[in-house]
Amino acid sequence: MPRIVSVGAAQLGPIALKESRAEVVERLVALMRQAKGHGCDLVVFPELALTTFFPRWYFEHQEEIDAFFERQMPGHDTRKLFDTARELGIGFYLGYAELVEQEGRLRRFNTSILVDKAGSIVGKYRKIHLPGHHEHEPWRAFQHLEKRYFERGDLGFPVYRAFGGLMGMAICNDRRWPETYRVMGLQGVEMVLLGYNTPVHNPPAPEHDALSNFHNSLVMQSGAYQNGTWVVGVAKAGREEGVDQIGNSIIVAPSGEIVAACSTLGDELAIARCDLDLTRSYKSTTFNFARHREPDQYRMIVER
Ligand code: ING
Repeated sequence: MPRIVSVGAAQLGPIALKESRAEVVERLVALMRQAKGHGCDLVVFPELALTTFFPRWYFEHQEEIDAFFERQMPGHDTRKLFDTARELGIGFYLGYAELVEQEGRLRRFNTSILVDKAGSIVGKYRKIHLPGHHEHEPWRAFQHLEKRYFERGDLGFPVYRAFGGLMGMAICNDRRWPETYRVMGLQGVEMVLLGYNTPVHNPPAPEHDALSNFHNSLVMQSGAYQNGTWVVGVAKAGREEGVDQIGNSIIVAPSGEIVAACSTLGDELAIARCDLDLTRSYKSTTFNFARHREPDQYRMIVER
């Protein structure tokens, strides 16, 4: 019996600064219902999918920043996502800003969760590769203050048994680093889920702007192929508070082929029936890590 996971890449268009959590949740629920109508088992939402991408601004006061964070998950406005998951029998990946008291102090993470068809949280990930800068840099057309607003994730790159296979999570910039996929690949991951907010313009390297979509698919296609895993990458797209963000949400097979893609910059579902057993031929031959990898030759990767 093939292990098919029918996945909906649930791309979001812009979320305005003034848009409430309740209004955003309505958009997410609409995409969940649409996905269910197409027989999806799982929908993948973007990174920080409940609010506008607030690291684009410098905020003086912590309480302004904390307004973008969730203190509970599910909380008052997000409970509807979990209720809908249970009502429809569909799971979801959700990116959000997590504020939690841990070891006696407040911690802030760029977080994603994996929720199953019963509406239970089966996995959590906290973003490890935080791009951008820590201090206000007024020279930039817009800021990218993830290093200021979030701590580095402290959960590693875990892989969870769910939806009939081994599921992993990443967030945005993580997808650009081969180590992200390899650490999960070494745990046998069969599907990596990730959301992103990627401005077209990268202030320190404007010469890369024209290649934003190419780099987006390049890193996910290579991560998929080199680890024999499915990769689902989902954008918060469009012109959000004056900043153009790429769309290009895609579902990538273990072969590295793109099997589904969004073609707009708005709320859009791209769907694929993903056979998890397509990972086998790569994991057992070309990328049979036990047979072909030479880790004693790779020490520089972790020692530098
Ligand atoms: N955004 C961007 C990303 O990695 C970035 C930051 C853009 C890095 C362009 C390099 C080039 O897609 C987030 N949120 O990580």
